[in-house]
Amino acid sequence: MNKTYNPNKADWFELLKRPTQTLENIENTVNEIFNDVQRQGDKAILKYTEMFDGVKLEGMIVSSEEIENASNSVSEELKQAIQFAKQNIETFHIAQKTKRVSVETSKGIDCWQEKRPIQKVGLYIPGGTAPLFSTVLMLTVPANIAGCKEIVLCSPPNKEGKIANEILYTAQLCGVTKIIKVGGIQAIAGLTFGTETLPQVYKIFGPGNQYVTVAKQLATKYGVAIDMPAGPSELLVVADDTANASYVASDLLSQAEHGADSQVILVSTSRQLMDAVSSEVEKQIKLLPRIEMSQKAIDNSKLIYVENHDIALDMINEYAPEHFIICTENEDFYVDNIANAGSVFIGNYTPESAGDYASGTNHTLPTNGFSKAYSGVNLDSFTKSITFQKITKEGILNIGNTIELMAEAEGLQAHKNAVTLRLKDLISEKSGT
Ligand code: HSO
Ligand code: ZN
Repeated sequence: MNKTYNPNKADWFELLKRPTQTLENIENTVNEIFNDVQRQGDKAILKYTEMFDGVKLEGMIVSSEEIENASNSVSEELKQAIQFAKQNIETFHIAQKTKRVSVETSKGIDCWQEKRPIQKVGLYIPGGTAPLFSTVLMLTVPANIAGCKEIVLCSPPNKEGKIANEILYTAQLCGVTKIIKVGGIQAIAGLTFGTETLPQVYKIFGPGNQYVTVAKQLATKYGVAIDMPAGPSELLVVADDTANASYVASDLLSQAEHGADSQVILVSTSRQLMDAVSSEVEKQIKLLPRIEMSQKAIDNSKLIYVENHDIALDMINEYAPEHFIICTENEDFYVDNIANAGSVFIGNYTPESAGDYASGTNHTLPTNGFSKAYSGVNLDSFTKSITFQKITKEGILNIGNTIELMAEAEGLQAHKNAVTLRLKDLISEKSGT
């Protein structure tokens, strides 16, 4: 693996750059498909499904028979595992519920804030080399707890026109309203405009390739919200002599196997550990079925030696990893001071895989440095806050003059009038005229 020792701060930017991945003309393609789906609905969607997924579909909705068949072909053991994971994810996301915030800001003026579910949400689950049914759990569980009315799941069909059994089983277990065989740009376009089969939704969630990511960004131009701009997976591990090199190597590889464009980084205050991790990675990677993909990701990845923990922390906050594993003696230093990360894993016995599947936290997280400003998916991602207020006669008498003065100063007479009329009535009511 690529090793760097004590890099200058001026070189951090270059060193920590994510593997670049620019596809030319991607925006034109996305625009074209959006226009087509907007004009032609299902007809356009079926055309693109044939073109990109290589399958001619009669209908896109997954039938209850298909779901039953899928469910029958998932082993009992795996079903139990999925249910256990679901329980932990539920427990963690239910705990995120907050109470209504209510306060009397001044006498007679009540203001409160309440969360309400986003009524219609679209969840995108990629197909591809490893259909990630765990993502179904991560999106449907909080959507249900939030109380979203319509939960639509889209996933691309394979060449036989099917969605992976595990995805279908998990989707029905989690109470998805509608499962639709559609993927790629056309799925996002369908959820944006609505077609004969696809409902128009208010927010789209879930990972996807670059095409899906650009499509989600275009959806926002049409007023549909998205969870976050997604990119290839990343992991940064900070480790010192107290870390276990083979555990660290296994964590780096767990993330590297997602794809050739994944990036994994080790920041260490120990040269010995760095060397040990490097040889462990070489050893362990040979045994992985996804060795080719993992090797490409490892080639893009870095082992960085730094002199002390302050420098390490600074560098980690600059990189803003999606996943951050801490295997150091002074773990509290990192826990207390980490400013930018999607999800943090602490200690030698907390592999990232735990959060990917079953501990309870969400694995839909900001990549590509977006953890500087974005949160991962959580219960609030599926809700909106609405504010309410009720002002009594006493309240408007209290605040009225303030509003009048401010409205007058902004040159907005009608705003002022809305108060003045009421105040006049109240004053005459008081004096009994
Ligand atoms: N690490 C991935 C999520 C995942 N891993 C699903 C396995 N399955 C992105 O956070
Ligand atoms: Zn993963």
